[in-house]
Amino acid sequence: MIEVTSANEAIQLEEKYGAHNYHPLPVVLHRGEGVFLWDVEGKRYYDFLSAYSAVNQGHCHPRIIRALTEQAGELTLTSRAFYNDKLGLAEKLICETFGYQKALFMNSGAEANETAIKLARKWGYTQKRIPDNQAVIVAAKKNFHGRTTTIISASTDPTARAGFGPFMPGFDIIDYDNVQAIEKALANPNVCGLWLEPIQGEAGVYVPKEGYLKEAERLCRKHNVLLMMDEIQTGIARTGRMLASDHEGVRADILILGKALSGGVLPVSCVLADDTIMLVIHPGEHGSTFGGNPLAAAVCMESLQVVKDEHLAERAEKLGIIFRSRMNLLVAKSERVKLVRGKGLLNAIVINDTPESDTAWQICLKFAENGLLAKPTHGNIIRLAPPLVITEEQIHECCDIIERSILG
Ligand code: IF1
Repeated sequence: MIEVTSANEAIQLEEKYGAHNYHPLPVVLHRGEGVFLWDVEGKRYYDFLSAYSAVNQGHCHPRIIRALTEQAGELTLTSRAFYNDKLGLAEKLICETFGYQKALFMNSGAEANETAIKLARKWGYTQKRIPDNQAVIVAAKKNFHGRTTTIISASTDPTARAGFGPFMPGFDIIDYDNVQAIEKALANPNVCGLWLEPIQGEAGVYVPKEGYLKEAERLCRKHNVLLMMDEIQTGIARTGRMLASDHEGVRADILILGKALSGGVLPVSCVLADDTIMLVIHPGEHGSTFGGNPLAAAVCMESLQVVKDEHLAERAEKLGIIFRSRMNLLVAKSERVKLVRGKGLLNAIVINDTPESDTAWQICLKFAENGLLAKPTHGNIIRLAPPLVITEEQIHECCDIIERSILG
């Protein structure tokens, strides 16, 4: 295998040969295990990003890696031109886990959201009888659903959009966490779907008021609109329940999953719905070369099983309470931290400074120096989301690091 000789060489290579679509922290990672990452010099870090919640099960979980390597030695990809002996098993497990009749596997989160959009529109035309090409999907301000040209058409983030037009029509963008705005938008008879994140991740782990999602669900039923819930970041135990929607007993009509569905091993995403919705799509109308491949199916099944067997939702719930109470002590002690918010182990601290300042970036550099990795979002917000396999003792140790980095 070709290897780099230094961290600097790795950084220089990415700078010279890679597109400049990211601005990473200057850390070069080489190995991961559970809650830990190691850089090329052997320095160990606690991972408080978890690849944006894709590694809820921890890095290189032995059971998931075993499922991967065993399946990789048997069969990896057949395309959907044929049946394979793993896909149906994965579909059954995911349908039973989340309580839906049908599953449609894709790869990236963006593709799953694209799938949800197509499903909602086709349902709108064939079931709700919306006139051709008039279907509207209602989305929320400050959403993040991915980076395809259609998805960014519903974005309100100038960085995600500028220079990438023309945009896809058919979206109505309303305020998040505002029930009246939903009521008003859904009165339009051409609306086929309401597309929400149960907690807005990119917006800075913005948790809506209690009851908002339940009201959203009620208004969807009332107006015959599909509730499309993007649980790509919040799902798979991250917020202390299998789904963030479970906190309010909300059941989406179209459930969108990704990230931790594979424990961070492969891109695996999935859309779940009941027959009346899923069966509006017929053979040839949607698909993907890699979607539902046997390698992804085997990895997905093991990843879900690990979440259940290791009670990761319960861990996230319990440890999240401890984490936020420690962070609230820090808020009381330090002028630099304005507040902490989140659910389960999806949390963020807001730094007492403008989004334009580089204070949060400097704090993250300090975290890294002290052995913890996290990244700012929207300038002055730092997302803190460790793998859910973290122990209570480790959470306290990490709170000590965070405290020391901010106070010191
Ligand atoms: C990047 C953010 C997080 C997502 C939700 C769909 C997708 C994502 C709710 C698309 C992806 C990622 C992508 C990552 C940054 C990251 C992110 F800050 F941009 F918003 F996690 F908070 N729905 N989120 O959060 O999934 O197509 O990427 O598989 O670098 O763009 P994908």
